[in-house]
Parts: sequence; C-alpha cells; structure tokens
Amino acid sequence: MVYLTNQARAISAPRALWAGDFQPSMGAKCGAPDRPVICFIGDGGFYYHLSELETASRCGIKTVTVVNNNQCLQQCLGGINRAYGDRPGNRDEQSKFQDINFAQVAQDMGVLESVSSVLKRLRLP
Ligand SMILES: Cc1ncc(C[n+]2csc(CCOP(=O)(O)OP(=O)(O)O)c2C)c(N)n1
Repeated sequence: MVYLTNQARAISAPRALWAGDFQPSMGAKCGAPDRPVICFIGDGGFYYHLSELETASRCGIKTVTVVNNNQCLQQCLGGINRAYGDRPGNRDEQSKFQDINFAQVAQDMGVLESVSSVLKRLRLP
C-alpha cells in the first residue's frame, strides 16, 4: 500500500494485473515535467519495455522506477500451473528470470541517478 499526499496522484495504482506501467509513467512525466513521477513495476513487466530506457535517456525523461526484482512472473504462476495441470515439463521455463542488476542496466543506458540525489530532487523526508 502506498499512501499519496499533497498533489501526488496515482494514475495506475488501482490496477492489480498490469505489466505495462513504465511507458505511461514516461508519458505522465512528459505531460507534467515539473512533477515527480514514480513507477512501481515487476521485473517481468519491466522487461516488456526495457528498450524505452533508451528513449528516456535520449529524450531526458526523468522518472523514478522501482522494480520489484523477484526474478519471476509471479502473477502468471496460477495460469501457468493451470495450463500444465498434471502434465510433465519444466514450468519454471515459463516464469523464472535470471538475477539481473537493473541499476547496472540503467547505468549502462545512461539513466541512473543516485538514490540520495533522487530523494533530494523529490524533496521526500
Ligand atoms: C502487455 C502485457 N502483456 C501481458 C500482460 C499479462 N501480465 C499481467 S501481470 C504479468 C507479469 C507480471 O510479472 P512481474 O512484472 O514480474 O510482476 P510480479 O507478478 O512478479 O510481481 C503479465 C505478463 C500484461 N498485463 N500486459
């Protein structure tokens, strides 16, 4: 649960099953460049649109993205297990990821900013 105060607004928080919040966060930032935009997303959802980090870097779109890096498509496990049923096979192939350092990826793509400077910019306590 994230409590929003002041002029903060959640544009996507009520959706429970969604893996595409990264680009909307970039769009929100373009529409309101003076306001902080924070996106919370799973690693699976983030992988769908990882290439947009290049757009963010090239166009100077500065959002904050918090990636829940659980190395898994957790929300899809129910469906995957139902699809496999009692059949044999390695169902982990459908849902597990490697341990990727997203901060390193962001750094390599030119969009990493230190946590302390982000907090300063957002003026969070
Ligand atoms: C474009 C698109 N394709 C597929 C889905 C279906 N979908 C919903 S949640 C999800 C995976 C979520 O996994 P992850 O982002 O790693 O979060 P977790 O469930 O592990 O917290 C997918 C593929 C979707 N929401 N959007």
